[in-house]
Order: sequence, then structure tokens, then C-alpha cells
Amino acid sequence: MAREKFYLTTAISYPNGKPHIGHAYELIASDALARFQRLDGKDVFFLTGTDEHGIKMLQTARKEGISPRELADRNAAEFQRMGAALNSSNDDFIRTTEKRHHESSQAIWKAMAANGDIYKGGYAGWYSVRDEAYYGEEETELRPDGLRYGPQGTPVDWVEEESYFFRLSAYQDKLLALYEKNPGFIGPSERRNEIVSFVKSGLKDLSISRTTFDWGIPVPGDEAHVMYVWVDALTNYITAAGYPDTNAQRWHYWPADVHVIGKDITRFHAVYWPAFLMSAGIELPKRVFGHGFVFNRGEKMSKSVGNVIDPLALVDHYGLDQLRYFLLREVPFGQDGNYSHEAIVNRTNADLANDLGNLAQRSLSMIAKNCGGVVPKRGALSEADKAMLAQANAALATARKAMAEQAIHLALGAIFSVVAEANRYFAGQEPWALKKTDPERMETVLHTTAEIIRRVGLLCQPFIPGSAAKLLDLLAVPEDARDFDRLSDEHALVAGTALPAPTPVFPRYVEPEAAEA
Ligand code: ME8
Repeated sequence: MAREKFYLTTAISYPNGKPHIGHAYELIASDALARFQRLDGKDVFFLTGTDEHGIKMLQTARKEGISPRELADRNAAEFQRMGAALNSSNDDFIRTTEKRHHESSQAIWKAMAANGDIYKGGYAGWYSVRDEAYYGEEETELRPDGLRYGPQGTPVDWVEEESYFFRLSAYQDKLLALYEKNPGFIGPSERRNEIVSFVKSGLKDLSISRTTFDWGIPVPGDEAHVMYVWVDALTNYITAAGYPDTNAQRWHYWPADVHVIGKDITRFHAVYWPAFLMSAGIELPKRVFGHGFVFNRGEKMSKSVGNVIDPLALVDHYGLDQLRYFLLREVPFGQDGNYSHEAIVNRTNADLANDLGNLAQRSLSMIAKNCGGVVPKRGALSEADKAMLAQANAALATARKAMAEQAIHLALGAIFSVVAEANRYFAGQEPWALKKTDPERMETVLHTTAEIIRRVGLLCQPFIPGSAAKLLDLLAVPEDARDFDRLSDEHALVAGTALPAPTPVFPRYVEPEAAEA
């Protein structure tokens, strides 16, 4: 039977500078979502990339005295390097300056034009270069500094030029019907409400080309115009699936199951993008999820790390899985959150080093010492053993439901409540005391504990892939036996299997000053 497909994208980032923590956050979260679906048996296509056209790129390049292409090449490489450093499992990395993307953008333009939705006119209005966005005057405000700002707090400039327009006004009712019919189209619900009221307030036609610069994709049939950067940017999601070639090998992935984006760009994804697709006669994505922003609120971190917004410095300082775990567990996905030195250290030491790391180290060391370094025998299971094993399996159902709604923190919460319970179980069963009184029962308790660690290790793979792999290595779980279909009891650890010598997987974070002392 063909596996169910799952197509997930991140936003494509502007490579006008190096990646920052917000970019890392989005990629890590999307990676966890993609890995989860892969482990759950789906045929996943996970896309990320860079959004290389537009005035912002052009202006930054001018400031640096290089061409926009050089700027894009330099920083796209930084984004790829970040992906590797974060252990991102993306299947493709798209750059909007690629030939495949120019062809695709011109094809969607022609399809929208063929549907009668593009006309030439004159644009006069406000534009934010930082947001690459047009704003209605009522959305802007004049501040005491004499400058006008858009709704995201970025400065806007007055633009007046000949421009092609997209008949967005014609899609107002169709969009409202879409949100009505498909309440899951925009998540979380706060974002949905904002978008519904924005669309209800009335949609104006959208300026979709520029003539005052040429860093962009030429408008088909009118080379004096380049496409508005968002028309080309959004199109990346179908380019990577092979558009306009609907016989392409990847086309079956479209429509995307979820576009993961930051909340600041929900309007582009939940209003403009479905309207473009409806116009071009292309299926709509199933869901757009606008996550929150992460901010730095910890002074101490800046002292110990130096450049706090460089995600790779955070990885070097705290460890990759420590950072991944922290960001995914601490910040409810969809809401804004903060990161601070104390919060990262707390999570690292309390959840990873103490709860999971110690449990694994203590139980596996006991097995190494008392059971000849092989998986112990499992005798008759007590009610406590059974309840413990059942809880581990129930966590999959909870995580599956949570991950389908991008509630990543809830999935991790369910998995780590199994870890907490396993610690209570281990302490309560006192296998060290059973050693003398009932060695057979000791083996069963150690087997059950190791089996829980196997299940938790399997479930943790999407979030902390490197450390989860180490845990599973310690249990001699073969690499081809790590999908979620192996969670069930029939795949439990087999008594007598030789285990490697246990080594700690989650080091405690120790303050550099304390480590030196
Ligand atoms: O918006 N916390 O690119 P971008 C969390 N090229 N997420 C953040 C963040 C923060 N502090 N700062 C930014 C663009 N982001 C467009 C996208 S998609 C067709 C084109 C998120 O480099 C932001 O919300 O400004 C967006 O989802 C992503 O990082 C890239 O932002």
C-alpha cells in the first residue's frame, strides 16, 4: 500500500544577513514535525530555503558594495550551514534565484493572467521595505519622529509607479468561504481571527510588479516589470514540487499539508497565497500555521555566550539537542516565548540530565553490573509494570494528535510525563534491594525500565534526534527498528541481547566558572 504523503514547508528566509534565532526556531520546529511524520510511516517532503529577490536584498547589497547575487550566495550558504548544524532533515533547499523557480513563477503569473485576474494600472501608496509589504494608509501611523510606520512597526515609504495588479478584491468572499468551510486552514485560532477580520474589512487589489529596479523575476511579456517579491516567494512551495510540470515526480506532494511560518507573515500565506492559487486553478494548501516569536530576555546569557542571536553560538554553548529541546518544550508553539540562560540550563539539567539521563544511566549501569551486560529476562509482569508500559504507548496517541495540530510542546510534555512516571516507578520498585531478595523480579523491573527507555527513545527522535539515537544505541536497537510501529510490545527488548557499556547521554550544564573552580 502506498504510504500517505506529508508535505511540510518553512518560510523561506531573506538572506540579507546571517540567520538568527528566529530562523533557527522555525527550522527546528518544522524539522521535529517532519521527523515525527516520517517516523510515523508517512512519505514526507520537507522544504526550506531562501527568498532572494526584493528591494530589501538590493538595498543591503548596495550598502555592502556587492551585487544582490553575491549577497544571496554568501548568506544562502550560511542558511544551509545552519540547517546542517541544527540537524535539519529537509529534503530540499530552494533558492528563489534558481532557474526552476523563475519558470514556475512565470507559469503561475500566466495562469493568473489567463484567468483575467491581472491588469495594468498605477500604484500610489505605502510600502515597507523591511516587510516587503504594501499597507493601506489606515494601517500606518505618523509618529513624533516625523516618519510613518506600518502595522509591524517598520518604516513605510510612499511609492508611485506603473504596476500590474492582482484582482484580490474578487477573492474576498471566496476566502471567507474557505475559512468558514475549513476552520483548520489557519492556526492557531488567534491568527485565524485576525485574518478573518482583515479580509472582512475589505480587500483591495494588490500591486504585484515593480519598475524601479530589476532584481526580481521578469513579468512575462513585459520585461520593464519585475514581479513583486511575495508573488515569487510564495510560489516556491509549488516550484519545489515540480510546478508547472504536474507530471513531475514530486507533484503528488502538493497540496502542502502545512506551511509553518511566523505570525508576522500570516497575511501573505492565508490571504494572498490561496487567492493566487484559486486564480491559477491550483489546489490550496491544507493549513497555514503561524508560530510566535522568540525573544532574548536573559542578560546572563549575553555575558557567557557573547553573541546571543547567533544560533550556532547557542548550539556550541549548550549543545544542539539541549537547544532543540528547550525551544520546543518551553515555548508553546504558536505563542511568543523567551529564552534566557537560566531557562535553558533549567530545562537541560532538570529534564534531560536528571530525569531522562539519570534514569537511563542508573538502570543501564545496573544491567551492566548485575545482568552480565545483556538485556535482562522479563518474568511475569506486575500491575505496576503493565501500567508503566501502557503509559508509554498512550504517549504516542497523545503526541500524534498534538503534532497534527503543531502543538509540539504538548507532544513533548506527554513524552516527558512518561519519563517522570518511569522515575517514580524505578524508585518505587527498588531494583537495588531486589538484587538480594528477588533477583528474578529485579530483572523484570530492569527489563521494564529499559523497555520504557526504548519507547521514550523512539518517541524523542523527532525532537532530539542525536541524543535519542545514542539512547537507542545503548539499548542495541537496530537502526532499521526505530520507527513508531516498533513501539508495541511485540518489538520489546529481547532478553540476552548484548548491550554496549553505558555512557551518559545528557551531560549536566555546568557554569564555566564552576567548571574551572
Ligand atoms: O519573512 N522568532 O523572511 P524572514 C520567531 N522571506 N520567528 C521569527 C523571528 C523571531 N524572532 N524572526 C523572524 C520572510 N521569524 C520572508 C518569507 S515565505 C514565502 C517568505 C520568522 O527571513 C518569520 O516569521 O524575515 C518567518 O517565518 C521566518 O522567520 C523568515 O523570516
